[in-house]
Amino acid sequence: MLRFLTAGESHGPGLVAILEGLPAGISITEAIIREDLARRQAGYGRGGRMKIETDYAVIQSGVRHGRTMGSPIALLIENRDFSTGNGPDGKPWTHTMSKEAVEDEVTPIHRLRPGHADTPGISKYAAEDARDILERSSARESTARVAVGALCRAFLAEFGIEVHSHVTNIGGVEASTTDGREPIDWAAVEESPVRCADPVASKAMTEAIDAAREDGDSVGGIIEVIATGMPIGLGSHIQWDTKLSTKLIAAVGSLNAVKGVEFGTGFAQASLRGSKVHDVIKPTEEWERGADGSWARPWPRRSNNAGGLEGGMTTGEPLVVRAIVKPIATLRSPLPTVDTATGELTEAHYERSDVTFVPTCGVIGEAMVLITLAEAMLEKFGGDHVDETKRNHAAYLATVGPRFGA
Ligand code: EPS
Repeated sequence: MLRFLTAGESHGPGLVAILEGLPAGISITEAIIREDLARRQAGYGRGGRMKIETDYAVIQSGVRHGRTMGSPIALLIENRDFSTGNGPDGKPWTHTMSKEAVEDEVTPIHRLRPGHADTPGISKYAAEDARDILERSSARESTARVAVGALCRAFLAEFGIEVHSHVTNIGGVEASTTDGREPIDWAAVEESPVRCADPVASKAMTEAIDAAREDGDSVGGIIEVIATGMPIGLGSHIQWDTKLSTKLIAAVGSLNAVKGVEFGTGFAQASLRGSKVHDVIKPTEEWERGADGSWARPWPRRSNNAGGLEGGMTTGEPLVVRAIVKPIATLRSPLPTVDTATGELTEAHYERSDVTFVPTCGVIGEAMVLITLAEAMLEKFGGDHVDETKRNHAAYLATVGPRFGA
C-alpha cells in the first residue's frame, strides 16, 4: 500500500513528508526532486515569498546509494522565511511561530478573509487567532506533496508513464483544451510564465494577472493534467472507493482552491448525445505493434472524450483531468468582513500574497495524479522490488488484447 503524510506550517521551520510503499530499486536523487520543486515555485502572479525560498527536499531515509530500499522515505524541506524573514508587526517569524509561549504577544488575526479556511477553521478548532488555521491551510503545504510526487514520477517512469500539465484558463482568458492525444509542446509550457504553450493566450493571461494585481484583486483559472502510458485496467469497477475516478477526483480536488474536477470532455457532455460522447474502439487492423511484435496498446479508441477512464478504470488512452481553481482569497483590496473579537463590520486581513497560483496549481495537480497512479500501479502489480513490479506488469500486458490470440 502506498501512503503519505505531510506536516508543517507555512511560516514554521519547515515541511516534512513521509512516503511509504514505494518498492526497492528505484533510482532517486535529491536533484530530481529539486526539479519539480523549482517548477512549483515558478509561475507569473506569485508574491514575494517565492523570491525568499529555494525549495529543496533533503532525503532523511529510505534511499541508499541512489536507490530506494523499500523503507519509508522521509523528506525535510526548510522554510527559509522562518529563519530569515519578518512576520506581522515587524517581528521575526521565529517569534510569531515560536513553539514556546512568548511574552511579547503576537497580534492575533481577527478579520477573517471570506473564501479562506479562516472562518470555519477558527470555529471548529476554537482558535483565538486565525493564524492557527491559515498557517496549515496555506498552499505552502503543496511543496511537500510535489516532493512526494517527484518520487512517484521516478517510479512511474520505469513503466513509461509520464505526467504533464498546462494551464487552459486564467481569469477568463482561454487556451484550447486537448483530448490528451494531440501533441503538446511541453518545452513551450515549461518556458511560459503561466505554463501555457499558446503564446497569444499566455500573453493575455499575464495581462489579466497584471490587471488584477493593479486592482488589488486575484484571479483563478483551469489546469489540465495529462498522463500517458498507463496500462488498460488500473482501478476497478467493483466498489465506489476502488474506482480510479473516485481516487483522482479526491486527489485533484484536494488541491488548495480547487472547486471542480472533470475528465475528458467532462461537464460539456451534459449537453451532448451519447453518440457524440462515447469513444469508439478501433478494429485490430488499425492497432499498432511494439518492437517485439506485441500490441503497443490494446483496444485503442477513435476519440478520447472519456479522458482515459471508463467504469472507474483506465482505458489505456491518455488520462485528461481538469481542475477549476478559484481566485485566491487574500485580496490587497480586501472584502468586507467581521471582526471575530467584536462581530463588527470591518475589512478582511491582508498579508503578502499571490495574485494567482493557477500555474503552480498545475504542478501540484501533476503531483497528486502521480501519487494516485503510483498507488494504482502498485495495487495492480504489487512488488517489493521494482523488477518484480515490472515482471508482473509485463505478464499482464501479454494477456490483454483480442481473445482469439491474434
Ligand atoms: C499563501 C500565501 C503566500 C504564498 C503561499 C501561499 O505566502 P506568504 O504568506 O508567505 O507570502 O506565497 O505559497 C507558498 C508559500 C508556497 O510555497 O507556495 C497562502 O496564504 O495560501
